[in-house]
Amino acid sequence: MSESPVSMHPGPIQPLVGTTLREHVLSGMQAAPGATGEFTSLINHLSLAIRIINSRVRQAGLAGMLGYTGNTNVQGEAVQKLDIYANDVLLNVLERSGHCGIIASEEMDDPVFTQHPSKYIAMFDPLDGSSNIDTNGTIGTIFGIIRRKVTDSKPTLEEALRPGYEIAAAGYALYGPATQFVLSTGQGVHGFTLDPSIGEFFLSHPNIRCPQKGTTYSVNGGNRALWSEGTRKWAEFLKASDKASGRPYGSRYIGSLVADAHRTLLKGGIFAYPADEKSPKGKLRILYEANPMAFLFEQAGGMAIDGVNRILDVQPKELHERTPLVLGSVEDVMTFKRFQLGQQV
Ligand code: P6P
Repeated sequence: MSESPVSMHPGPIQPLVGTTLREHVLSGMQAAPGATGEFTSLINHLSLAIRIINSRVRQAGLAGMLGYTGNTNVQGEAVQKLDIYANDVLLNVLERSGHCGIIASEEMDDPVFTQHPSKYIAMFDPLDGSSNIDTNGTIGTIFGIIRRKVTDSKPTLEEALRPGYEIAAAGYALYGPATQFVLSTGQGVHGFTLDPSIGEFFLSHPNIRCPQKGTTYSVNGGNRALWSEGTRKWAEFLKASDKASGRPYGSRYIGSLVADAHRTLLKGGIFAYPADEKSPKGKLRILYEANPMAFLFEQAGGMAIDGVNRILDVQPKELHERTPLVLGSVEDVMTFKRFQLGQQV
């Protein structure tokens, strides 16, 4: 008589299937006091929206989705077809989730106030780096989630104007050679990679830590003539040769925040979009670009400032308010700050 398969098993069951995004978030939330499952459901809805956007991004060239709509957004930027598609997918999926009382987007002049007595505020840049779409460059989606202080009152714009230290969760999707989802719910930063054959995100980068110091800097050198003296001196310092301090740093700049930030998060170094004469308040937006990225970098042991002050402490006054943004390794960001303050480096 043949042995039953179970009695023949050699020992503990070895993991055959990785941890999915859903399992990871659920395990984290189970530890959260008073967890109701709504937060987990919201993250899973975000994952669904990102997988839908990913599918369209991957076929954009064939589906006639490249190119511009001919319109400009509230930022005055030419809007690509995929920006609008990504915005509409996120809006549709998040509204349907019933968890978001307020939904704000780079592509919408005003927030959408849903009819649900919902717990959360979602804000996002639906397709960051869209100027790279037509050249098949890496682009992404950036989002931040904040808990509403009251859930049974009519949502207001003022509710969305919250400092980044109140963020409950933030993350980004990266539509690159692989599709990745990087997320923090306040318990560290974790990266997931999409298996397109089954449409599931699997944990691939547990507990991402930003190195204390890096070897690259990421800034648009074409703006050099517009920079402050401190920023110019900082860039010259990094380009000077000094073996002991690991200089010169390598220069890396894709022109897509998600791609430049992701590299800096994993490898260390510094990303800067500083204030300049053309953009005295910087180019990037506080609520749905700078704050989510700053939250992630701090959760990973990195640092995020506006050149001098901590990004997460900034009190936004307008929905689409801009800020200078400097992200990266603590030592490298502190060097940038010293140059801004005219201190000895
Ligand atoms: P520049 C993309 O348009 C974006 O909003 C960010 O993703 C990116 O970091 C920045 O602008 C690039 O701006 O002026 O260097 O092209």
